[in-house]
Amino acid sequence: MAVLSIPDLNVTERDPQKIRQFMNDRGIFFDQWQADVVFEDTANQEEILKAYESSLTPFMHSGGYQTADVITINKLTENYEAIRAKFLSEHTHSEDEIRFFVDGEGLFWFNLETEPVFNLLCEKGDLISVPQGTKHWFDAGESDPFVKAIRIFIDMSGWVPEYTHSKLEERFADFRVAR
Ligand code: KMT
Ligand code: NI
Repeated sequence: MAVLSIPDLNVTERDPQKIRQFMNDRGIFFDQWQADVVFEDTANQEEILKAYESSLTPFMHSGGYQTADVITINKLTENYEAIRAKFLSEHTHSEDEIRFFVDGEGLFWFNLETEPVFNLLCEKGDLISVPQGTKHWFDAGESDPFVKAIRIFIDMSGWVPEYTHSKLEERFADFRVAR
């Protein structure tokens, strides 16, 4: 279940309804799908997409999304440092960034510029759509990363990050979600 935090205001919110409202008020789509399928570490992309077909297909049709794939990051991931760095600098994309967490977790950070930076810890079952052009960054953690997420695209080329070079993420480097 997702956790919303606003570090500068010392806010932590765990109520799914309130999180959904908070996100939707800001034009960020957030939903939770049933996610009770357990995958082996070796599960391949086809297997994972197939398991969520009944949720994915209608969602993709209604949004005009064309392709989906799976991103897996775990302790076996080579070059994790480089992968982490790619997501960790504030950036935007020219299309919505849609991720459905089938397992693991990661922190999506949002800089809407008109209000304090907030983040959403996404976990199994959480679906997030970062609107195109929204400044954001993502962190799966310094060590022991674990992310298994379906990525949904209109056109994969829309994912290319445009970095803002603000270094805003550095100000929040020590943040930990209140457990
Ligand atoms: C991005 O662009 O921030 C990402 O793709 C995040 C990693 S996928 C959970
Ligand atoms: Ni991104």
